[in-house]
Amino acid sequence: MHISRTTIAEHNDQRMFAHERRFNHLASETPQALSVLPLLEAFQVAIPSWALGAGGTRFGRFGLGGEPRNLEEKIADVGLLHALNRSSGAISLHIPWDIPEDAERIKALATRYGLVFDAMNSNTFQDQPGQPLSYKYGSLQHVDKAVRKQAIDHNIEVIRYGEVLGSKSLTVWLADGSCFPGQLNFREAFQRTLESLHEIYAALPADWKLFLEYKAFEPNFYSTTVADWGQSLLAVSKLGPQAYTLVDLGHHLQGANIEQIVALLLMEGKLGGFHFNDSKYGDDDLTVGSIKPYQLFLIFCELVEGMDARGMLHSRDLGWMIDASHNVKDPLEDLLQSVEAIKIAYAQALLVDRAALREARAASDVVRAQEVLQAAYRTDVRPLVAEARLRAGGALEPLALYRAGEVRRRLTEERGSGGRATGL
Ligand code: AOS
Ligand code: ZN
Ligand code: ZN
Ligand code: ZN
Repeated sequence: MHISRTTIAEHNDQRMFAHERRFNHLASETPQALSVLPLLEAFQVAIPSWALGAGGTRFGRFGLGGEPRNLEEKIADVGLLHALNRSSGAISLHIPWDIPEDAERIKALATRYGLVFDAMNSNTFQDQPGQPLSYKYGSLQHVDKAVRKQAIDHNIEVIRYGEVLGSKSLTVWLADGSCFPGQLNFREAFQRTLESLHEIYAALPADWKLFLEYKAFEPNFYSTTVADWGQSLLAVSKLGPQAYTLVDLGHHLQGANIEQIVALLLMEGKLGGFHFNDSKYGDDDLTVGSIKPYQLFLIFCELVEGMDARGMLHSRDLGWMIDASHNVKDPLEDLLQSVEAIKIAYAQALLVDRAALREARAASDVVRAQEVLQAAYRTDVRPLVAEARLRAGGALEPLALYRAGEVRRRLTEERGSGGRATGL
C-alpha cells in the first residue's frame, strides 16, 4: 500500500490556488517567513515503532484494522507518513519488539522509503518469554548482580542491532524504582544503576550517543530511580560526553516548567533528545499539541534560542522523536497531527523577533516581552508549514489525502483486523 507521487501532485494541484493565496498573504505580512522555509524543510521527527498500532491502557485495548503485524509493515507505515508530510523520515525501534532478523534487508527496505533509523530503545521493563531472570524488582538497579548483568547485556545487544541498521543512539528508559517506602535504599539503587550504565556506556561506538530518559512515576508509584531531569543530568554527567538527558514531555510532575528545564539542559550541553507527546495529567501520551500548544511553543522558543547560542544545527544535533500511544484514534492520523503540531510550534518559534525580545528584557519591559512572544504564537503559520512540505515533495494537506485515499480501509483489506505486532 503506498501513495504515489502522481496522487500527491493531483491533490496539490487541486489546492494550489487557495494555498498560494494564503501563503503569499503570510509572506507579505511576515517577511522573515521565507527565510525559515529551509529549516522547516530539513526538520525530521522520528516515529516510534510502538505507536503504529492501538496502544490501550491497563483496562483494555481496542484494536483497529490494518495494524502492522511485523517490522516490515511498521516501516511501510512510517514510509507512508513520510511520503505524505516529508517530515517523518526516521523510525525509532524497540528491542525485542522489533528484532531485525535480517538487518541488511530491513535497512534496504527503510532506504527505499527514504527512512533512517533513529534511537534504538531497550526494554528492561517487561519479562520476555524464556528470560532467565525477572525484572520485577528492577533491572539496572537490581540488588542481584546477575539481573543487572542480564539487563546490561540486553542493552549492549540493542546497540549491536542498531549498529547494523545505521542508528547512532540508544535510549534507555528505566521503569526501575520502588512501590513502597522501605523497599529500596535510594542511594544504593542509584549507584547500582550508574554502575550498570557505565558498562553500557563503555560498549557505545565512538559516534553514538546514549540518551537517559527520566520519569516521575509509573509503573512504580513510590520512587523512580531516575525520576527527574536533575537525576538524569547527574547520571549522564558522570557517564561522560556521549551521554545525554532525554526529555519526554509527559514525564514531569504537574506544573513543571519544561521550557526552563530544556534551557538549562541545553546550556550544559546535555540535552540529547525529545519524546514529544501531550498530557493533561501524567504520561498520557496524547497527540502533540492537543492539550498545551502554548507550552509546546515556549519549549521550541528555548530550543531554537539555546541551540543557536551553542551553534547547533536544529535538524541534526538533537534526537527529535515522538512517543505516543493511541486508544481511540487511527494511529497514522494521530501521528500526522503530531508531526504537524511540532512543525507549527517550531515555525512559530523561528518567527519570534529575538532582537525585540532582548530589548524588552534589557528594559525589564514585561508586557512588551510577552507581546513579542505572543505575536509569533498567534501567527497562523499553517500555510508556511504547508509550503515547506510542498517544496519537499509532500502533500499540502496530508490528513485530507490520507482520508481521501481510504488508507485505513486499504490497510485493513491487506492485513486484516486480527492482530498486531507486539508493542505497548
Ligand atoms: C515510558 O514511559 C517511556 O516514555 C518510554 O520512552 C517509552 O514509552 C517506551 O520505551 C516504549 O516502550
Ligand atoms: Zn518516552
Ligand atoms: Zn512515557
Ligand atoms: Zn509518554
